[in-house]
Amino acid sequence: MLGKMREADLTKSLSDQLLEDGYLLLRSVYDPSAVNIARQEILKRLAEVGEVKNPISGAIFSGTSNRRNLHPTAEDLGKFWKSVSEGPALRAVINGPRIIGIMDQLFGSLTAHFSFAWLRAMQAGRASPMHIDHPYMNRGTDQLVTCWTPLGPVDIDEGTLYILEQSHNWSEIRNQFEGQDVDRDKSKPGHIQEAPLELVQQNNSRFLTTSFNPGDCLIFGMFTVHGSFDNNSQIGRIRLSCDTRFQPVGEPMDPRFSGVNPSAHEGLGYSCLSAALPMNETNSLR
Ligand SMILES: O=C(O)CCC(=O)C(=O)O
Ligand SMILES: [Fe+2]
Repeated sequence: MLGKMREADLTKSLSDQLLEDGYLLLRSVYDPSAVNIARQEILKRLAEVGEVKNPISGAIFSGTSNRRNLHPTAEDLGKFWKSVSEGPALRAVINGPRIIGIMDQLFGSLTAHFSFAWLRAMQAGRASPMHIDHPYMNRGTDQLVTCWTPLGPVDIDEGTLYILEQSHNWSEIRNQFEGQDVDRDKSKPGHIQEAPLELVQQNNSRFLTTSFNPGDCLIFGMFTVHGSFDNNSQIGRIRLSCDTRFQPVGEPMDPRFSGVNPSAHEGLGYSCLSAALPMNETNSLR
């Protein structure tokens, strides 16, 4: 039930390949040393709140956290995570000219990005539930893509992202979620409730994934079913990654995720993210 993602061909139409596969796997898009600098920037901030063991470059979770003592309220935690998410070395990667160039090529026009970024520090035992992105961010243009950027190496057992093969063409998913807005339709969960294995079997699909190196990224559309595998690191290595969103310039942008103080979900800003919680409070799968 597991397949290997194929690498996109940069010399051919990226939009055709995205339509065909529902994703684009791109290797060495970013400068790997810039990714490593961003990684160290984030690890330093996590170490500042006591969440990373020394030497911090190992990215091993300490098992404890001072984050809530240092940043007691939800608002304080959100501010802390915003400051980490807006680190200059991180932004130089995720909003930098290399990925913008790829997006210009994909859209065939100049590209804009959400100011909001979904930075994730996933300790061993955690995963992201299976979902499509559409119900979370559909108040602007539908010409929107997600770019998932691992911030450092992510081996196959360290919580890689998976997509379900050909899921971008599944009408049941489209019918179920098109037009749903998680901030308006609070009674319905945004994620897919079916068991991933069952959904894969029903649709004769496969989990597609790969290991990632610094510099790689994965681009996909709003209806591609995806999630992350559990981070099964045997040494407690944190999986660091960031997801960002791009669209053609001049198209309407979802107002929740743009500007200097994006309101994000429920107006909570960065505190809407589970990553804004201390790492020792986010052990359960979510
Ligand atoms: O990194 C993860 O665990 C989830 C990422 C995701 O859902 C996305 O990039 O849209
Ligand atoms: Fe997602």
